[in-house]
This record gives sequence, structure tokens and C-alpha cells, in this order.
Amino acid sequence: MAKKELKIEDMSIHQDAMAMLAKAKADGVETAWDRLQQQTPHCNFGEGGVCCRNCVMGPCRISKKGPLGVCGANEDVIVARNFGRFVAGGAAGHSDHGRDCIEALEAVVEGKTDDYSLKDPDKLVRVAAELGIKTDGRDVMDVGRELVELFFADFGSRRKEVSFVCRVPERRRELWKRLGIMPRGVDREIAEMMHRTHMGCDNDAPNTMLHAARTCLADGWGGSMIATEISDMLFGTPSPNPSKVNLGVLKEDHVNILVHGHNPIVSEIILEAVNNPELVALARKQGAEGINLAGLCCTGNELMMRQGIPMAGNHLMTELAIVTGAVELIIVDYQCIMPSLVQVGNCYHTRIVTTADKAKFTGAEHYKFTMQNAREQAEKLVRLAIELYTKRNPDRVEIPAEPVDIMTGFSNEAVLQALGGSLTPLIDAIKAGKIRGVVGIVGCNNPKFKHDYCNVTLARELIKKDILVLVTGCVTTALGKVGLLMPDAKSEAGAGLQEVCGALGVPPVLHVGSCVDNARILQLCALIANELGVDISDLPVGASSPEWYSEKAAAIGTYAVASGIYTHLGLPPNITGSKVVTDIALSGLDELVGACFVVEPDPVKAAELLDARIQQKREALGIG
Ligand code: XCC
Ligand code: SF4
Repeated sequence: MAKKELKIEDMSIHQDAMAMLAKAKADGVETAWDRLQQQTPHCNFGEGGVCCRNCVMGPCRISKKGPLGVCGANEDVIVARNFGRFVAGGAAGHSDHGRDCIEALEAVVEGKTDDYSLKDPDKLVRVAAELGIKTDGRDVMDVGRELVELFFADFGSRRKEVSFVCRVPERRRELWKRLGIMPRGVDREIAEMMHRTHMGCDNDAPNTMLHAARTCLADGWGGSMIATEISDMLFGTPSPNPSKVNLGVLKEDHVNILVHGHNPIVSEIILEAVNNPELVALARKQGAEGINLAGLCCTGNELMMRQGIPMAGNHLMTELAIVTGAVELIIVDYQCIMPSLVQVGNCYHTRIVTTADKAKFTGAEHYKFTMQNAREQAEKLVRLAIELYTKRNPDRVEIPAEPVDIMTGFSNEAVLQALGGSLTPLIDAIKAGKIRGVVGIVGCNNPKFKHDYCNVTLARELIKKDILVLVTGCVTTALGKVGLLMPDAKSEAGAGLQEVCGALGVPPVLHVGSCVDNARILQLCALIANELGVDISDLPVGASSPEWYSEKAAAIGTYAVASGIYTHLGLPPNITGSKVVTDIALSGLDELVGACFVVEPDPVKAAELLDARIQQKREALGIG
């Protein structure tokens, strides 16, 4: 059956995306949208999660004809196991990124690198003290060494709980203990998930789902939180600063370098290299006006939050950025980098360079980055980009938009500072109903949705209802491109939120960082709950991932729910083949952890659901 061709105006809400989709077509470049067409319709067994490949008596798939796998596993067991492994993959991604950050910090405090330093030693001391390390009168590097040991231990098996559980409200900690889901060690929970889901081990779907929650808590309050806190120590704790978004941040007369992935360790040193006067002079000599660095996805978020480096695009814009014909080099670290970038790059003069041994791409050149060679490698890559600039074909260049201004950098430290040092003004605004609640909109793009339509519509609907929006990951770029990350966007907010934003000079949507920085939202919820003497599940807050695609997003959603935050998803994970597992996700968890998932593709309806939940929580708190 011939598929009907997708119309470009149905593929994205953004003008820059539509222009590049048209150019991709003209240039004969295939994109994720084309490949989704080829993959549709998807396999029903896979979509429902009832296909099991956990041993070679199978693969088994559950149907009326064969209701049990060869071993006797039913759809509930299979779906729960698949979901458990799915979120373990996501937790592993964030947490291994966290581990890389510990190793980076280790190199710095051990004096084993000349290329990196501590940009925020005060934060190191503050976090160490919070975790019970003696800091008085001690050398920062000394404190740092002890902190490194403590973080490494959080990954192992000897702990009863990961360190940052000290931030969790008392009642929630008791609940986790009672349910047996206290996260003990990051690697331990992930490995145990793999163990439990081996054939013939955990064959009780609810029990597997509980361990899935524990595994994700080890991500949120462990791996991700460690990644965020160390990145602040090494590269600076973000504070409000201006930046720009969309493909218009590429410059026709400059050497354009994009960084893509998640971990800021490589991109921060690339930033130093593009500012090297010698290399700028070399770029000029080759006919460029200068060297322009911009970000993609979460590495982009990391650089934008801390350094104000502009953001070229989110997940579905990564191929389209190359289609501009103006990108010399994309330097990637890991996660969310489509392997197709290599092929798209081959259609232009664009080269893709990998930097981490755990993320090589066939067809891309590999420049291994270590804590010792980073600056040298970064300079080599900038030279490579300058050389590639001379190969650019100006006739094929089209930069399709003017960049949009945004305000970024709202770490919890910055929020507290904007509030005058205490949470009281925020809590008062919530009590008075000026801010009715807070929702974190996080996560990705997925070509199953019109690109960024759900992300943007949900945010607009929520701020109208006086709900403050916190944003991370790829949703940031979506909202930034339509102007929601500027203080002026308060005109789109309800009267109460408008008043608060006006008084503080902040946007109604606050950019709090990358995907691992969802840990900042956990911490903020915990701070507010502790201040009020309640549990996180009592707060008028919610989370949403309207256009998610990744294992990591599912892990984030699961730790949000297990932390007590009602969480909306635009499409379900592959669990619908089991009624037991679906019921646990959509209601059973509410009884256990005081929060659950809700699945709703329509962002207007999703806003109503989040609003209703927030109202219910407000009434229960006596501030309705
Ligand atoms: Fe990846 Fe973090 Fe999703 Fe964007 S948002 S597509 S996970 S880069 Ni986390
Ligand atoms: Fe089939 Fe059971 Fe093996 Fe899964 S574990 S493939 S259901 S026999």
C-alpha cells in the first residue's frame, strides 16, 4: 500500500524546520520523518511490549494463540520485564554520564589535568558539607578528594542509600523503606534489574515494577544529581544570562561548529578553543569572519545554561542543522545522536567527530578525549573545522531564520537568589494562588508528533492557568523558539503569574537545564516540601514529557512518579499489552507512592489534567 506523503506543514510548527525539510527534499536527504514512514505500521507485539527475547527458547510473543511464552511467562511478566530493562537503560545512560563527571572531578582534585579546573569551589564545599564531609579549615582539593570517594561509593553495593537521599523529605524516605525501593547504589540497582529480568527470576509484575522505580530513583537522586552537581563545580553554577535559539544562530560568514550529546566535559573545552585568538586569526586568514559555536540537544543545554552559548536546535533539528549547508563540524559526546547524522553530513561538507570510546559511529572520525589531552584535541578539531570551511559550497547554504532571544540559567541557586535568598516569596505566591502550581516539562522530540506542537501548546496552556513552567532538555529549545523563555512572554500568562514574573523580571517558563538537570527540579520540590513540612506528593506540582522518545525520558518519568510527582506522558511506553502493568502505571502507583502516570496525546487536555491535579493538591493543603 502506497503511503500518503506527509505535508511539511504537518511535520513541525517551526519555520526554520519547515524550510530545511523542504531543502532536505530538494537536496535528496532522508530524515527521521521519512524513516518513520518506512517503519510504519509498527509491530503490534513490540508496541504492546509483549515480545520477549530474554532467552533462546524464544523469542516469544504473546497472542490469543499463544498466551504464554515457552517458559510459561505471561504478558504481565514479559511487559514488566521489558519495561524494567527499558528504564534501566535510561538510568544507566544518565548515571554513566554522572560517573564520567566524578572521574573528571577526580582528575581535577588530584591535580592530574591542566585542561580543567574548579570554576565553583564554593559549591563543592557546600555540597560536601551537606553530605556530612568536614569542610572547616580544610583545603578545597582535600575536601574534593573525599567527595569523589563518596560519589564513587554511591555507585556501589556497600551503601544502604545513595548520598543525596539526605535531601528527600523524611516521609518519602520512610515510604521508600517501607516499599523496599530505597535506592542503595546506582550500579547495584541497574545490575539487579538485569538479574531480576533474566528468565526464571522475578516473575511477579508488580514486584518487577517496584524495582523499576528503585532503579530510576537511583538515577534521579543518584547518577543524575551527581552529574548536575559536579558539572556546576567544574564549569560554574548557572545564573540568569541571555542567549539565542534556532537555526538562525548559525552564521553564514563564520566557521560553524556544533556540539551535540550530553556531557559538558568535551564541549566546555571546545568553547575555550574557539575563543583561542590564534585559531580565530587562522579562521580569518581562511576568509571567515570568525568561529561560531552553537549547541544541539543537551550538550547544547549545558553550554547555554552556564555560558550563554546559543542553541541551534533540539532532537529533530539535528539532521536539519546539517541541511543548512553551513555546518563544518559536529562534535559529539554521547546519547541521542542519530547515526543518520553521518549520512546527512556526507551529503554536504559536514564532518561528524566522536570523542568518547563508548560512542563511536561508523563513518565518523574518532578523536578520543581524555582529561589530559582535551585542550590539544579541541584545538585540532577547531583547525579541522577551519579547513572544512574552505570546502563549503556557498551555493548550497541556506540559514532559514533570525535567531530568537531567550533567558537561561535558572539553577536552584539562581532562583533562590532571585527570590532574595529564601523560598518564602515563592511559597507565599503559591499559597496566595498567584502561582497555582509548578510543572516541569521535559524531554524530547518524536516524529510521531508534529515537531514541538505538544511541547509548546502544553506550556502555553499551563502558564495561562497561572502554573509556572520549568523546562529542561529538548523542550527548552521548543519553547525558546516561540519566545516563551523571555520575560515578555508573561503577557501570555494568567494574571497571577504575570504579576510575579513582572515583579521578578523573569519569564513564565524558567530554563533549569539539561536532562540530568531534572535533578534540580527534584531538589527544588524537596526544598519546598521540607519548608512546608509535607511530602513531595502533597505539593501542587506535576511533570510532563509530551513528545518523549528515549529510555532516559521513561526513567525520568518513573523517578518523578516514585518521588511523588504526578507525571504526564504524550504517548505510553510499550506496556499496553499488559493490563496489570498499565493499571499499575496509571493508578496503582498512586496508592503506593502518591503519584502516577497519565497518558494523553492532546496537550490541551493534558494541561487540564495537570491543572485538575494541582487544584486537588491545593485544596488538600487548604490553599484551594
Ligand atoms: Fe535526548 Fe537530552 Fe530527549 Fe533531547 S530531551 S532527545 S533524551 S537530548 Ni532529555
Ligand atoms: Fe520466551 Fe520465556 Fe525465553 Fe522470554 S524468557 S523468550 S518468554 S521462553
